[in-house]
Amino acid sequence: MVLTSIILVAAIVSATAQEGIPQNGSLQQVFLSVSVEGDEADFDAAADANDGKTKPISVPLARNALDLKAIPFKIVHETYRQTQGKRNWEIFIRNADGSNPVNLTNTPDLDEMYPHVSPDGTKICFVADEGRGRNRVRHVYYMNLDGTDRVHVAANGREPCWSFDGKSIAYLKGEYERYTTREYATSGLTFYHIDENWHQPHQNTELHHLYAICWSPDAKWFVAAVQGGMGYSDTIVAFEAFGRRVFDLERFGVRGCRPDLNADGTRMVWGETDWNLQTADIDLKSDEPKVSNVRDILRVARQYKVYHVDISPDSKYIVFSYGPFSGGQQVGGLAEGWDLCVSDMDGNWVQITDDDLHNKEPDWVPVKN
Ligand SMILES: [Ca+2]
Ligand SMILES: [Ca+2]
Repeated sequence: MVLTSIILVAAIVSATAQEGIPQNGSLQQVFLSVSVEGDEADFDAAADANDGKTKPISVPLARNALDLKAIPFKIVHETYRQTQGKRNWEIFIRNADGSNPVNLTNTPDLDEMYPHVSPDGTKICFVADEGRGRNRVRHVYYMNLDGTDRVHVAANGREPCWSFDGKSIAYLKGEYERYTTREYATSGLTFYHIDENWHQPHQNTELHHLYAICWSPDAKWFVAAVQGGMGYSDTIVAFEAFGRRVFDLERFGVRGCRPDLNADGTRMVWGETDWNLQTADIDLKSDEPKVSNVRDILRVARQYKVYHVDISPDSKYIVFSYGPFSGGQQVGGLAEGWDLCVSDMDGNWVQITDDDLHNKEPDWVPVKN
């Protein structure tokens, strides 16, 4: 991704020179902020300084820049820290302003990560890495929102998410028996229907190297990232939950990874690069998915990363992970210095944690406090 961007910057620089665009302050800012965009269409957009598609590089505002206390939704997330003197992954819940953090797992010998809250706000599905060395296995579980009553769903399962009726969990099967933190090492999608205790394979057996799956509210679609599988090198796809059709969303200008849908399935957010987060309108009601109005929410300097964007239940905010470029965004990847941030949809953002303890994979609790 980085190499491609450098080449594109060079292309845009030469195109800019040819067209004689003056490098004054405001244009330069726009120019800088579009330099990671991909093709001629984007360059045309860049010529319009007020296109609104790209944002200049920004930094977190003071915490009181947003009225975080008025946000009535809590946030769950993973964090790597000491429990009883032992460093391990735990799942925390806290208010949207970062206050009142509670450790929901408290298991020094287990690594719990990737929490996702059910639509009724009563349960959390997550993964737990158990065992050491060659015996290490990633499992899918769910538990109550307060951390009680842990239920095992599947061994060698990954990246679980809820159906919007909260009755099923979709998860990806590990590609290999051997443990790996590589996020796209998946093969096939399975539905776990809780009441029936039934693991139902997705009818499209060619689903491969997917990650960050997100199930649409009407249950008909998934959006997901795919890397090196299904004929794609690296893209965001929409695919039928109960059918075989797959659509590459790149034709709508969607590039990047880790898509997340809002509560009514009309808006999507994702990370275009390591350093910018985007949003667009998505139509999942028509026969084929359509995306429009792709634009930046925010963009950071390249010594940082922004990842794991999650849109709030009222579609007014996002929460995401932010920290030094050296951090590992994959599930199980250490990311010292990473904290959680909340932004409004205009890109006004503040940091809500400051302990730097590998705070990642935030998910909004979709019911009011
Ligand atoms: Ca733990
Ligand atoms: Ca979410």
